[in-house]
Amino acid sequence: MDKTSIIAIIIPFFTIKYKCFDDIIFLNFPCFFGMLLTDVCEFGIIKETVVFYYAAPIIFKKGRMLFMNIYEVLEDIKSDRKKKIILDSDTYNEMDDQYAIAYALGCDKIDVIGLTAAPFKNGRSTSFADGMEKSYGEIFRVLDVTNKTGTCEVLRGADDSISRQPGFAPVDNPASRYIIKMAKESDEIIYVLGTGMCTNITSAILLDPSIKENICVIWLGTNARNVRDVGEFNLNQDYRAGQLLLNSGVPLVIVPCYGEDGHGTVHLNAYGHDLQGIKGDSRACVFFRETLPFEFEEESTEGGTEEWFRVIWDIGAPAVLSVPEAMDLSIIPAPVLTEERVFAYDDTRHKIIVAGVLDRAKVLADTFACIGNL
Ligand SMILES: [Ca+2]
Repeated sequence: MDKTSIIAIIIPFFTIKYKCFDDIIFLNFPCFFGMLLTDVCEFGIIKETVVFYYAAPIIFKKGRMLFMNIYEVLEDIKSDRKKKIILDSDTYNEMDDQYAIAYALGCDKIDVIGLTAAPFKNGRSTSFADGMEKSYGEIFRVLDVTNKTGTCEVLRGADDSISRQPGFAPVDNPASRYIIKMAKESDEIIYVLGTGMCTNITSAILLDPSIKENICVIWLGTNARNVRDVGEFNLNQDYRAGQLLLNSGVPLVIVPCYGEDGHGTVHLNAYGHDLQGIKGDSRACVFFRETLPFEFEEESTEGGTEEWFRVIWDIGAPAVLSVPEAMDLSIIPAPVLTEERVFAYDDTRHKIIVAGVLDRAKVLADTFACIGNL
């Protein structure tokens, strides 16, 4: 065995990992020496091994090296550490983003630092720009009814999709710039939650790829792997943005929408009796229990039952941080979103986290308890 082989084997044993305050900090000496060695030596196969080993994100903050790969991100998600989040939502497009925002605001494991407006185009908007502007206004309404006005920043997002840009270029906008700014200034990982089309989030990553080292994206988009068609509303509105997000290498948690056998947020519909689980007489409790559900004329029923229900799937995104034990979070190679709009699989791709079977009762109970805190 030559010297370089011995170095490659010994170096990992020098990793020192410890906790400091609320941050998880990894003083990873091998990363530093590994990079140094690969700069000055020609290792051949050994060099490739060393480079691969040290290719995980390394973040230098305030003289510290903060290291978090996808496995450590999952560990962080499952911890009780209070996480900073930016929630990007197409708030006015339906009535479920409002529940997601309130859930996050009332959750003691989540610190909402910013709310950003995602574009959308459906029957409630005339264009992506109009949808974004209406979402922006709706965020302020939610902050008002939850008595949280002024507690976090609110920003407008993109006025168009990446799919409609020449060369699928990013759409520069205040929300993306805010995500970049917060990622660069923070000394801890920022969780960027997306409950609409991912244009703002993907644009931020394209505008400054270095933020991949200090954010984790939790996106409610695509469908479960047991459904053939990957298309759902959030993805369909900006398919290229979704493709680019899954190709970007950013630490990513996918919360699928449609799925069979308990997979997917489709199982998070809330029936009238479920919403009675919001206990309390605060403005927020009354609004989410008795007002918002009836702002929509089309009352949904299913399966021949008489009881109405509401689609509040977007609560699946904050639930990842609030009740990770209520969903089967697993690490898989990032699927490829093909032109045929099905998933393709390549085991050599970077890894992401995907939410599997959801414990519906647990997620709903947690959502309503957190809203009850407001
Ligand atoms: Ca939404």
